[in-house]
Amino acid sequence: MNFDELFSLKGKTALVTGAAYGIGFAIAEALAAAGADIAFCCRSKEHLKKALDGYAADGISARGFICDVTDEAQVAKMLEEIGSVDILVNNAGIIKRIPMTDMSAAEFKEVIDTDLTAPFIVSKAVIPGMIERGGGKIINICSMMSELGRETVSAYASAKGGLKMLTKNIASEYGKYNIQCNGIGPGYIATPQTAPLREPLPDGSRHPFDSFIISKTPAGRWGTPEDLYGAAVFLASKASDFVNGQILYVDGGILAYIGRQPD
Ligand code: NAP
Ligand code: GCO
Repeated sequence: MNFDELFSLKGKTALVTGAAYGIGFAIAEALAAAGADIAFCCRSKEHLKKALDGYAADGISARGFICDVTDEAQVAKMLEEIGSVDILVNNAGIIKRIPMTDMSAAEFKEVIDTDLTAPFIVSKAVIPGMIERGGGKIINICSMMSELGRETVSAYASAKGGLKMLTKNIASEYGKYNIQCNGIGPGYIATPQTAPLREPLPDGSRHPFDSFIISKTPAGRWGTPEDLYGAAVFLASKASDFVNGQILYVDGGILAYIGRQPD
């Protein structure tokens, strides 16, 4: 057994959607460190430029594209420019924290379009090429909300629960072509998406949600994007060739824990 070969991504092209910063950026760093060539996309030109500078500072020559993954035509154009994709990470995502009865159907749909329909759009576009080349890896970035609900995140939880099932369905439908489709379910990770939940209150005290998450997490802390390095490389590499349709929760133990008893 050659350990390096098991995890090596040399000669592979990885597309990470929404990898200008946050979790996507860290996953792209990890895949690059394992040898993959990186392509990524985001919507904003400013984010794209900053990200390219960030990758260059890491010594990674990533190819960056402006592409809104909810738009099939933009996705097709980007994929034409990239060429073949061996590893797809459906990471781009948004959240809207609005009580369900105050949320408009348009707001609900925008979250579903980004967090569920876009992974469908990008996956269906890369799968035929993967079949032609004898296989591929698809990693969908799921969530605690693939399993749990909470106030204000009805659209997000619906999308991430759906993404878990899209993952299992891609595995079921295309596993025979040596395509492995798995999910990573990050716990609460410190990124711009969760920044409003960690902002200190005007009196300088800790945001109640911040304290709540720390008490709910056996690890006793928020995760960092770097906590996802290992799971991403595993699910992108040969090491996971017989793992299909699974969601690997990287959550510091949240889903295993009933919660702290009252003092
Ligand atoms: P983030 O900090 O908000 O970053 C989101 C990234 O996606 C940015 O690069 C953004 O760039 C891009 N993006 C958003 N919509 C896009 C679209 N339609 N097309 C292309 N790119 C798009 O989010 P994050 O916290 O890193 O989260 C990344 C993924 O992990 C999301 O799917 C999120 O739901 C999931 N997740 C996050 C956490 C957490 O605690 N942070 C936990 C579990 C799961 P532009 O704005 O330039 O497009
Ligand atoms: C929220 C958060 C979460 C996280 C993450 C948890 O408001 O509850 O934003 O949904 O981002 O997806 O895994």
